[in-house]
Amino acid sequence: MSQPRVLSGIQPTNGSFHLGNYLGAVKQWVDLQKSHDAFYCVVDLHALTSSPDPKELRQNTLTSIAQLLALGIDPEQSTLFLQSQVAEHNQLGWIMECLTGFGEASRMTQFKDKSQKVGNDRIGVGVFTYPMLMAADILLYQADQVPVGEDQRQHIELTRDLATRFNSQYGKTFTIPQGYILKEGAKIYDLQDPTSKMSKSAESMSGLIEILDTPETNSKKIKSAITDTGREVHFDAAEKPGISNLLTIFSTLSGRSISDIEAEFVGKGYGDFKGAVAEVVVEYLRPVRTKTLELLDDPVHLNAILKAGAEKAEVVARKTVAEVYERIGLIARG
Ligand code: AQP
Repeated sequence: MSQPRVLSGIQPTNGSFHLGNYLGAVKQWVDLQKSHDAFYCVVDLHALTSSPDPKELRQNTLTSIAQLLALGIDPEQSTLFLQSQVAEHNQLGWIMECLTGFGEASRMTQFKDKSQKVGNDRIGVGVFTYPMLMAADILLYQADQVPVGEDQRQHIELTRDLATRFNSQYGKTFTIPQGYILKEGAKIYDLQDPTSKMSKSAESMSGLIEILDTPETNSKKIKSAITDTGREVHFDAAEKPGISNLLTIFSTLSGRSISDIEAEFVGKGYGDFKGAVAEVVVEYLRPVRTKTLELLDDPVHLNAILKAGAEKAEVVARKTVAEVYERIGLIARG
């Protein structure tokens, strides 16, 4: 029997992924590639919504691929590719836009948050339509599951609605995908503001752990994380969001249970605890940083992986688009 299929993507919008990207998504990508037919892409078209500098975008895209490999994505097990190298994403993206209601798209909270921050006159239309391109990214591959962080739940719901709508209007064409969102790690919070998600667009970078940052910087950021009143290392997301966030990070990276970690720190203060979290994070990320830098020294190898990935992805994407064109009445090129 064939394996169930997973698809997910990540934006190359920063010089480095952050710990939220890893624990919310990429860590699951690595696990799932062993038991699933996995398609993972760097969604560089999505990155255009923030108008990046061309040179930086190119560099960040290669750095993203190198990081995914260093974090454990195996191009023999997974199809790893760039979204912009498979033209069918745009073709299906437009069809998804035509299927979406304006009100429906206006309800996406990520768009509402971002447009509130920069104002309606300055926000790009691409930020508004990006969930429809994301729906196309997923549906093109007939994915059964989509491993993402909690912040993407609403976009997965929209994708499911669009697939269901298309299927009922034109006949069964798309697999209805499910979000694969873990309980632990699905939302990692900012170290300085533990009620907001860790995000590269935060006002200050001091609460953000970047995978490629130096061990010294990351250790310092963790030791300066905002904690809560009291002294007890105990998980309580409502009363102790800072300590709970650090406990989640410690537990997911070390594989130890939260209760086991709590027991270790009974009678000890927050200082000892933060020192231990810093050590776990730094030692986990140290080899990833080294490996990423090594891989970046060989762009020919990275480009060969991308070429092979795009060729494999294209076969599946073309088949879906051909079927969609047929269903909606577009005439295939003779
Ligand atoms: N804080 C987070 N906790 C858990 N998962 C997270 N993800 C992002 N932040 C967290 C998950 O990471 C994957 C890739 O997300 P992306 O491509 O949207 O990456 P990004 O744009 O760099 O992420 P940010 O920092 O969240 O950017 P902003 O805030 O600017 O949009 C996704 O699966 C996401 O859920």
